[in-house]
Parts: sequence; structure tokens; C-alpha cells
Amino acid sequence: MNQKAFIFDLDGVIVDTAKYHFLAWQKLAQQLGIDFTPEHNEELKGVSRVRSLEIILALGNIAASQEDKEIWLKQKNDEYLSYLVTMDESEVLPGVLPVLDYLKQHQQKIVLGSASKNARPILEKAKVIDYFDAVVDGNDVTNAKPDPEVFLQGAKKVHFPNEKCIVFEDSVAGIQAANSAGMTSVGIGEENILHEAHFVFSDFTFIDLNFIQNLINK
Ligand code: B16
Ligand code: MG
Repeated sequence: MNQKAFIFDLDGVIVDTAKYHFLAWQKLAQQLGIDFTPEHNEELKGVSRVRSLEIILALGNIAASQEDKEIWLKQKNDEYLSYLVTMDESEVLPGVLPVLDYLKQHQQKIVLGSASKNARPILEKAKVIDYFDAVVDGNDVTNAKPDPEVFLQGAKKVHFPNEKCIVFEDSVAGIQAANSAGMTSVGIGEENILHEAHFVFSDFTFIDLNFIQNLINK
């Protein structure tokens, strides 16, 4: 039987939590007198929470103590979590469930590879956690994307060699991580931004199940 490991990023691939990250970061930025726009938010995609704060503080030219940073990180995460309270399966992005169903029906491995430390509760709220054979998230890794650690750990957890892994990612750093791990990369988003990916689709509704079957057969 042909079997592959399909590794999914979370934010921007399975659910669109970027909009909540933006609102929470924007609230903190306003409090600190920093102008934080949706364009700035693009730079935070796939980036860890700590690194995101550093990017925002650099925007406002703010030097902060470790203590202040800890307070702001907690404040941002509490605000972010408040948006997730009402989250349910309706937030799963269009086209994702048919692909997950197809993979399950064809006995493929399904893995999560996300920078988020909130990944598990989000998968539970979105009611997709049962699809996953393994979850690797921001609590497990020390090196953030573009370092391939998150995907390497994912492959290891399901005992698959890297060349038999396919990664779905919406961030440039994530595509670079997949490529440097020797995996097949599928970009979800704009072709001009994700041009380093082996394949790019605007979203999952553009992914034909024949394409998935070809990846399984490869
Ligand atoms: P948290 P992904 C990433 O998720 C987000 O894209 C990024 O904006 C966020 O800062 C990061 O998770 C950390 O999230 O604060 O929940 O730990 O795209 O890697 O699934
Ligand atoms: Mg993402």
C-alpha cells in the first residue's frame, strides 16, 4: 500500500486564526503607542509568540525588560484566547475537511506541524483533532520555522522518512522549513509570495482529490 505522511500547518491552513492574532497584537500595540497594521501582521505569520513581540517592539523602537515582555506576552495570549472561546467547527477553512476525509479513508498518516502553543485546544474546538495521528506544536520545538525541526519531529512521530512527507503551509518560513527537510511542500496562499513551494493553491477548494491521490502514489 502506498502510504505518505501529510503534515498540516494550523493557522492559515486548517483555520484562520491570523485574524484573532492580529486583533490581540493590535490591542497591545495601541497600548504601547505603536502603529500596527494588517501589513505588519503578515510578517508574524508562522512566527513564534516571543519573536512576534520582538518584531512589534522593534516597530515602535521600544526596548523592554524581560519582565515587561513576559507581562505583554501573557496579556496578548489572554486576549487571543478570549476570541477562541466561541470557536467551533464552522471556522475550519473551506475545502479542508474533504481532503482530511480522503486521507483518512486511504489510510494515510495525518500530522500537525504548527508554531502555536495553543494548537491542541484549537484542533479540539474545531472538532478535527481525531483526524491527527500526531501533533507537534510550539510546546515541542526549540527552533522556529524556517528551521525544519517541527516537521522533522512530525515525521519521526509517525516513523516516516522525510521524502515521504508532504507539508501544507501558508507561510514562507514554513515552506522553507519543509524544503530544507527534503519534504514536498504545498503552499496555501499567493503564488508570488510562496514561489519556493513545489505546488501552490489559493486555498483548499482548489485542491482536486486526484492531486492528493498523485501525491500518495508518488
Ligand atoms: P501562539 P502556525 C502560528 O501558527 C501563527 O501563524 C503565528 O502568527 C503565531 O504567532 C504562532 O503560531 C504562535 O502562536 O501564540 O498561539 O503560540 O501558522 O504555525 O500554525
Ligand atoms: Mg500558518
